[in-house]
Amino acid sequence: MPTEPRINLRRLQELLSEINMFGFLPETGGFNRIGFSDADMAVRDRFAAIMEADGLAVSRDAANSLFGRFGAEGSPSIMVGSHLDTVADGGAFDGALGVAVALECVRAMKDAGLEPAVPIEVVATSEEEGRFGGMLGSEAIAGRVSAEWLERAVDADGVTLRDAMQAQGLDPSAIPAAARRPGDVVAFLELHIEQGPVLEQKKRPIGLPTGATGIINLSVVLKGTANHSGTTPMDMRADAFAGLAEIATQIPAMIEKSGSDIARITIGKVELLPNHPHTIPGEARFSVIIRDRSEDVMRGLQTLFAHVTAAVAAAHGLVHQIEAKSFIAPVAFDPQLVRLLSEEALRLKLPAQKMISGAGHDAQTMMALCPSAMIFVPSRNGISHAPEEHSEWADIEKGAQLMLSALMRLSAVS
Ligand code: HGY
Ligand code: MN
Ligand code: MN
Repeated sequence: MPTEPRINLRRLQELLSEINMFGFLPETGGFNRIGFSDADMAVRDRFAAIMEADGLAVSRDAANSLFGRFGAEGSPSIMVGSHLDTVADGGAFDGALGVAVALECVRAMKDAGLEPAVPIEVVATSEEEGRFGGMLGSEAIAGRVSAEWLERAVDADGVTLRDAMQAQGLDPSAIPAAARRPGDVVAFLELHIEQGPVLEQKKRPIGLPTGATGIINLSVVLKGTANHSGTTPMDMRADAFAGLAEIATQIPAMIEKSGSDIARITIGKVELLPNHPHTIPGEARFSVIIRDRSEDVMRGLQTLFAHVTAAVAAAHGLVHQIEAKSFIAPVAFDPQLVRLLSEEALRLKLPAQKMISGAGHDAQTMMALCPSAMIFVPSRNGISHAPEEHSEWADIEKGAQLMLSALMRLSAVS
């Protein structure tokens, strides 16, 4: 094994800061680089220029995922990276850290004068956060995006994927053809913040997910009667918010009845119409995200949620509609890759915690194309998808060094 190159932590911190110059929200301290927003497009242009300056062969696919190739063209590669988009008021580490670590690993190899026998592609995927449902970037790479889904994809504000992409000069109909062929990619590795409390509670600097929970993304509409809040007796209302509230209060019972210890049901976005203090809400539109490690449990919760919604809607005189926007299957990551990461963690004397990821990740959709696995670093107070998201650089350095070791072993550098 050639001399072990080291992660340059300051350079990594500077790279993450450069990425986070895009979409910063001074009013909250968070970041908004939602898929295909101007900030998302701008950060990709900047990151492409950075990789070009590093001497990588840079390309983009039709979903606007970025690739920076280190090593020979035309042969199967190892992909390493994560996503550059964020949720609407997200943190500084979700996705961006994995992209920065991937490039830092390549930089450390180049510093050491190493060449990979198996080329390495640094990947910055597009639209992982599911603004339109799913994980468009990695699903496009894995060839899992259908023309039918592309046509109906719409975000929670009614903006279609087609319009959002065309506004940025992109053509969604080119996405299905952008898929990588089986065999093009030999492995996909992703470093990511845990986004939960497990590693902090167990005081472990490294997490090695053996699998990730799946995600069912539903859009629900309850339609009642907008009416005067003063003249309409309480027993003569078709109040869409009252229906939503009753459904929401039954979520714990649904989990109790048909869920598991890792099952989650979340109503994260709600829109009331006409949303005026003196008018009974005639309409409630809301998102429902169902997660579990078992597809059967997820489907069972989806069925139960539909039954409860129908019963509550009937009791409140509401018409209800449930649309399934996307489904991401729970996965087990590649055992050989997880074992390799575990061996490298042992060799580097890094205590690593095997676990299941409660969050969805590109690595899980990439399992449809190639063996994939992840490295987690702890999240302070388990917080993510919020400006308070934070990870300690001492932990990040350990995770990045583990990623570098794994890449060196997989790409047979010399
Ligand atoms: O929502 C998720 O699980 C991930 O952050 N996209
Ligand atoms: Mn993420
Ligand atoms: Mn996320």
